[in-house]
Amino acid sequence: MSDEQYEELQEVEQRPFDYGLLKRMLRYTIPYRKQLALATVVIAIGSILRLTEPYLLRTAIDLGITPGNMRVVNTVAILWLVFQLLGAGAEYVRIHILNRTGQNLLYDMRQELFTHLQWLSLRFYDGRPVGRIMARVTNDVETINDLINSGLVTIISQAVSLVGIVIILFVVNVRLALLAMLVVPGMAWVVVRLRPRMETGWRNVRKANSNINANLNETITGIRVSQAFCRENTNILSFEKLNNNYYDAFMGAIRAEVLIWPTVDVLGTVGSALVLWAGARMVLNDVITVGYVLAFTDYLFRFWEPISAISRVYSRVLSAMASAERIFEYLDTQPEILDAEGAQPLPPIKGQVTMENISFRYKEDDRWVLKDINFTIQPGQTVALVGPTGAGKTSIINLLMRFYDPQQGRVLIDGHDLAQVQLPSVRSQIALVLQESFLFSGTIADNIRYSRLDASQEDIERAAQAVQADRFIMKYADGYAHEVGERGSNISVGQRQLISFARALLADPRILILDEATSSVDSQTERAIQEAMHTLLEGRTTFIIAHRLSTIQRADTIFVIEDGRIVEQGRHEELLAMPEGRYAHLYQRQFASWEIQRQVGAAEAEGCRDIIVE
Ligand code: DCP
Ligand code: MG
Repeated sequence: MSDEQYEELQEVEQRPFDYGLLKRMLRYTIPYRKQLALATVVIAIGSILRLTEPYLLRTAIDLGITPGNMRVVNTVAILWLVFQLLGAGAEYVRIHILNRTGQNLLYDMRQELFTHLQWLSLRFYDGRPVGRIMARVTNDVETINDLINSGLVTIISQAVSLVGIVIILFVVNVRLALLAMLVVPGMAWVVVRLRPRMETGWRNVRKANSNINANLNETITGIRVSQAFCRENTNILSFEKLNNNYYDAFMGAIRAEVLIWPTVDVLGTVGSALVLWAGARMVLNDVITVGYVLAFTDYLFRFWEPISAISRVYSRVLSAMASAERIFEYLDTQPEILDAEGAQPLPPIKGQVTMENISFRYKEDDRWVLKDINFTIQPGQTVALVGPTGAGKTSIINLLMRFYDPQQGRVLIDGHDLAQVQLPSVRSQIALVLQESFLFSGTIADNIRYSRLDASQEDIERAAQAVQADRFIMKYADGYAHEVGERGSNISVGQRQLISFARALLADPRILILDEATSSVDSQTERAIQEAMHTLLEGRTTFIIAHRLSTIQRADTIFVIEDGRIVEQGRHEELLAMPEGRYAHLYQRQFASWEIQRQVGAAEAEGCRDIIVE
């Protein structure tokens, strides 16, 4: 991927402030409003308690230490201790409540999002990177929690502090307060100008980092291909570029950051120095006591903190808005395939399948993928779909499974329109074996049981025996309890296919759909698969997207699909007999040569290679 492509994959990190979005986010807090109200009170109490510290200090100095009154000092010490303990208690309650509420909120949101994703139609998943969908369920949800958790604390505690401090400053001494405010414009400049620059800098760092991750993901997943084509050096160079970008982004962020804190320090020191100087003169003139001046400078130091903290929170609010918008975009996407009003369950079927004037395309303004498809298949028949790649074979299957609805025409099973019956009642009577058998992490038994959760161990073993999968399963010491790994990576492609067959057989469907694997397996597995298919097909209506000549020859009907149309149909011999027929052509070009290859492969395996070569 080029840099530009990485850039394109970036999602917006911040949004302009949007009141509607905020309201919708806050709706998730409604179930927890009591806890949040309690947290707010506790946070405010904590802030107020902290504000008493400088005042206690001035009391100890002016009324205790200076006049030499030990009783005042003792009282202040005890009060100090009590307030600190109360503050710690408030902190304890706050952490407890907010974390629990935050986790509950996260739980709700994650669960809602996952549930929604499970039901979304395939069209939604077409062309959406998996990584991005995952990021929404994890990172974006986390961002919102972060806002509610630490953002809320900052806003409440700092707002209370800010208001409290300003009032105290002016109550203590108006002239000193006005003097201190002289440096406020400077601080405002830091907050309004420098801070955003620093934040942009850190945002660039995060982008550079996610580019590195994306590159790592791609290169490591594809390492086999990279090494096979000697792309190591090219990969190293492009990684170096990303690595450099990260370095530059980081140093850029630091350049902004390194300006901020010294400036804040200098301004703060200037303010305090002014106040100390003026305060000292007032002390000498007996206008004010030493304790007040010390308390005043203490308050002043605390004054800068909320200003910068609140600006920090604001940028967090904007990030959370971007996250919320992404999450809501998913939640607002409705599943396309929904049960019609008053849909009834499909009764147990015999397996007659009809397609009536079907025209279909994946996207509204794309070209038609299927054009005027018509056929009826009687129960128990086997149909082989053949045709060039991209012809529309899988698309026919997609309509039969009702993964998509056609724009025109109807799909009928036993005379019931698919669009008018309940979706689960249709899919539960059809079994699908994909071209790339997909196994889930877990044991072999778990994977076979996937199609019927209430199946017993005997049922599972019977299914595996019927498709001859037990032969390789029994070779494992742990047999059916053998772990297949993520996507079944611990076992071979052919073995994965046999397990998918067992899975389909266990479901005992009336209609079976097989997307045959093109990859050739060894001749022994090939034979096992052939026999397995024979068992599988018996008494069921079967659609096979076929690549093996043997499968095709055995089919009751062959549909030759080209460019979205059924251009020929009939039995193998009938179609071959048609002069200039598409099937005859296809047969000459593909299957005949494949068949020879297969026989050569089988012969090689049996050690008679020389004979063939002769
Ligand atoms: N198509 C699409 N969007 C999808 C899937 C497919 O636009 N989500 C397009 C690509 C093809 C056409 O539809 O041009 C037909 O695709 P099929 O998957 O139905 O093609 P086949 O199954 O016949 O091809 P193959 O033998 O390669 O599997
Ligand atoms: Mg296909």
